[in-house]
Amino acid sequence: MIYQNPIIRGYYPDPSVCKANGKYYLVTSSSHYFPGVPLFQSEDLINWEQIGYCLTKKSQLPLNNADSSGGIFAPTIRFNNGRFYMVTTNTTIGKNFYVYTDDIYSEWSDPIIVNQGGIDPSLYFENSKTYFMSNGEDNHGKSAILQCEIDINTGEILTDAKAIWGGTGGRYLESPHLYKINDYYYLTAAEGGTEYGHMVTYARGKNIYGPFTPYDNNPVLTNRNLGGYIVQGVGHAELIEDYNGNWWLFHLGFRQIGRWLTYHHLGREVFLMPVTFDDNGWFSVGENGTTTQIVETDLISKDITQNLKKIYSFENTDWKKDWQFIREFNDNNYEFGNNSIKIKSNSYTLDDNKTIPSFIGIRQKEFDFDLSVNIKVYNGEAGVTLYMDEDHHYDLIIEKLNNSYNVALILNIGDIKHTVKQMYVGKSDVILRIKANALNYEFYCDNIFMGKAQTRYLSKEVAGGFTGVLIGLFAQRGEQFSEFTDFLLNYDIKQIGGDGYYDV
Ligand code: 6LW
Repeated sequence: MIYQNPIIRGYYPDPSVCKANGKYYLVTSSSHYFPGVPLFQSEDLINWEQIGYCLTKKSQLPLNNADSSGGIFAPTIRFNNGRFYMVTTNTTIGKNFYVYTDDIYSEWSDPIIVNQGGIDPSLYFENSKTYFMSNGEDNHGKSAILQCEIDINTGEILTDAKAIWGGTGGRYLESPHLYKINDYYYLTAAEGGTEYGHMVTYARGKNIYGPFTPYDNNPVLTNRNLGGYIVQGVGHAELIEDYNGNWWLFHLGFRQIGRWLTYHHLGREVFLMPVTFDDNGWFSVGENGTTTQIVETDLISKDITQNLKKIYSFENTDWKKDWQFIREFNDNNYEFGNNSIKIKSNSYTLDDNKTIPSFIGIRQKEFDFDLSVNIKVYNGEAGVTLYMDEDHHYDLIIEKLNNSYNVALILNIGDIKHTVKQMYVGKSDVILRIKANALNYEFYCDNIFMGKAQTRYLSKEVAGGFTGVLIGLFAQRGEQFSEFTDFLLNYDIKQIGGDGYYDV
């Protein structure tokens, strides 16, 4: 069968996967968005359905004053003795913690703190012992993966942390995971940083605390040498054996906006490549240690087809799964309908950092889309935004000013706030529309062209951080509800050439 990477599209970084109950479960990081840690399930590794979030209560996910791209970093999900565990870092409180559940379709526990530092924590279970690892430094201040034993019932650290591997010398050694395969312990990691130099490395050893011998051909996966290729930044991987005994590597990557345009605004997404073990027990990835957008494999039945969802509406999305809030969900500010939502403005605006604007967003999953939404404003302003962070967002708004109504396109790029066009409309409700491709967004009000803006100025390369663009609905100023109806988002999923290059 043939599938197209990424297999989970849009800002879903740092994937971790486990298998249980005949299914596969996957989690990703979620930064300062609420709820936290999106949770997916699949039966075929290719098609994934979001079943909720791991962190759905403020007691699990305090994001007060979290910076954009702060909050929740990389998670790990594991299944042991009938219980699911998800361990991660809340960088806003500077703590590693885990939650657990015995029913993955219901709520997870309150957080259990593990007082070991670093980020990208992972868990490994063996012989009724639990091992906790994260990135850090050895006794000489050199980057290393640190591992200790913990009491999984309390999070108490039972042994001193030991530096078990220092990687292969790449910067930013992170994302450790440990696996026991036949007679060896395999330790995977990310190096190079989560940008264009990203890579996956690994080593193996006979003892759980090492020594670990690095794979001769590290990095086992990287696209850093593929100039001009759409898929870049691959790294932060999770190795898994499927129910048919085949091995796979889930990992993050991103799609740059053009062959020679090294910008990405959709965020880091979930990619999948097949893994092969040689006769000596060393594994390699794909054809040549790179991630391709098109993957042809006989390891998955040709009866399975990849179903990439193209149309999103209020009616075919789930408020509790597909949509997220900035830092917190204040239920006084939202009224949900089947084909509508009312959003009440508060004193915060999209330009504020560390606050809780009245905003609900869904990830932009493809370069090319056509969006329309009907907005009725009663006071203040409301609109649709392409939101990267408080300093990088494009807003198409309708505002009530002195009993008249205007529509405006406002671009926020770093220190620049620019009104491209402001138009008197003389009514309180309009149909706002955005058309997008890899390079540009075009904005319309009732089919009147309001202007365009380049995607690159919402990219991670310009804005920094760890997120991706969310298509957001918001209300601000005015302290009153605005009404959004008939949200219709149509994606055009480009079929790229066999060489995987992407011409806009
Ligand atoms: C994640 C870490 C990383 O925890 O980014 O740059 C962090 N590398 O692996 C947030 O996604």
